[in-house]
Amino acid sequence: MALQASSLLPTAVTIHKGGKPSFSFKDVGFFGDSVSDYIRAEYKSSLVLRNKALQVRPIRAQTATASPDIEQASPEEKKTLRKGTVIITGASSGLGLATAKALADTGKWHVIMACRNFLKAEKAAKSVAIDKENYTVMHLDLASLDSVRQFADNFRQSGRPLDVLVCNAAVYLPTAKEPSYTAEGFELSVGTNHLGHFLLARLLLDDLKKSDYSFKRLIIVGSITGNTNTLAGNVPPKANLGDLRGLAGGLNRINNSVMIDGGEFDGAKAYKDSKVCNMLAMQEFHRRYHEETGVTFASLYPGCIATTGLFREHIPLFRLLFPPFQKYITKGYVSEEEAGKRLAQVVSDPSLEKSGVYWSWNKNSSSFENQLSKEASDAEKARRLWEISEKLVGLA
Ligand code: LMG
Ligand code: NDP
Ligand code: PMR
Repeated sequence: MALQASSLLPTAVTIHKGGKPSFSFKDVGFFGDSVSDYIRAEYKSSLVLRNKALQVRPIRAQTATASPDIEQASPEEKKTLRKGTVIITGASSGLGLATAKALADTGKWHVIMACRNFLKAEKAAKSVAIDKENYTVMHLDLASLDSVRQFADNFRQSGRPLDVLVCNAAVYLPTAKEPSYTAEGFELSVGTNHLGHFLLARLLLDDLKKSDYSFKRLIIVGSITGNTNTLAGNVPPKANLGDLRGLAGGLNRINNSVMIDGGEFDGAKAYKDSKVCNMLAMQEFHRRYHEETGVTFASLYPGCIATTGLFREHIPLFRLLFPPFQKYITKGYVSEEEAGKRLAQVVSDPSLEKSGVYWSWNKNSSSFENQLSKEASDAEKARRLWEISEKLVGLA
């Protein structure tokens, strides 16, 4: 809470401090002309009076970034005039940070950076020079369902509307010999990448539904490596959810297996399986909620961003060779900046409005609707995944 309050404060102050038409002493009838004259003469006192003046109009979080023009606009106009609010999970590095930067730089978005490490996120935002007015860091640890619930509550208390939610954070543990676990005891990769996001998205769906922005979107980042209809998706170990028996057993060793398909632990496979879950979940959201809520549900493969922190647990030789391999051999490489622009497009481009789509980009960086593998588009599996996931995160 403290983090949230302190991070909102500067934004709230900028309404009036921003200068321009938002505030002048004459506007504040409370003071009258004689006071204005006095202010001109006494600069120091004027600061005090300005502070008093700041209290004249109530500061509401939702209008904190709005200019007077926007405050006077009709509800229809407001939809397009006000800033959008987008939550991005895992915005402290890689794709999430690049997307936050791309959106914040347009001046049209306020980015909630939902991160597990507050200091790292603040430093990251500063390192890429995101304007202070355009972001707020809020704590979210997807490896704890309590933290996910707390985040949803904190976000609501901030009073901001929610226009777009981007489920981006992920962990990849390719060299782990033994599994790690979330706070609730789920295998860490699927627990974080899928189950944490599943609960978050379910909790925030109502908030998205209420948004009066010109569009509202829920985006879940997927990947080529979860799609076995591609070359990359055929590099072993391949994604395979099987009959979901491990997931149904709670994804922990006590009951069954830590892998969704019930097999032996393999960190690289667990990550790829989690991406299949992300892509299936997006489609199930679409089927269940698109018509009713008007929310656009989408997933994407942003390209191979071979330099991000995702590969931090891989062996040094891999980290050294992987970027040139992707750049010069597969040609699937994209920079963090380019990938950030792609995801920012899925967030904010009016033309990417279609729901239920898995977006990819061709060599000219134009977006197209891509085909998912048989498993990643299996509607029956998506339904079962949804039902089991609901039970595991305590929604059913
Ligand atoms: C598995 O290992 C693990 O077992 C599993 O636990 C899990 O971690 C999983 O998906 C994650 O990985 C997989 C991996 C480990 O092994 C393989 O993928 C097998 C193939 C590796 C052998 C490389 C063959 C390369 C084929 C490409 C064509 C060859 C071109 C030759 C170069 C010509 C240059 C002009 O492997 C590793 O961790 C080792 C690192 C592998 C990195 C990717 C391959 C790099 C290929 C060499 C690129 C050289 C850079 C070229 C730069 C050109 C500059 C002009
Ligand atoms: P990074 O490791 O750079 O970013 C991952 C982010 O997730 C970090 O901010 C990390 O936080 C955060 N995170 C990890 N665990 C948690 C948690 N428990 N709670 C909250 N946040 C968490 O990787 P990328 O930018 O590459 O990955 C972003 C997305 O892109 C992922 O969904 C990945 O699957 C996807 N993707 C990546 C590709 C690539 O080539 N890199 C290709 C296709 C898809 P912290 O900074 O604290 O570690
Ligand atoms: Mg892959 C067109 C070929 C292509 C693409 C686009 C990717 C993307 N990869 C391709 C090909 C190959 N890869 C080939 C031929 C190999 C064998 C040498 C190969 C290997 C490889 C490894 C070992 N690739 C990897 C790894 C990883 O550890 C990464 C991974 O699977 O993480 C789960 C990875 C990736 N390759 C990609 C992408 C995007 C990744 C990152 C994974 C992701 O975020 O989904």
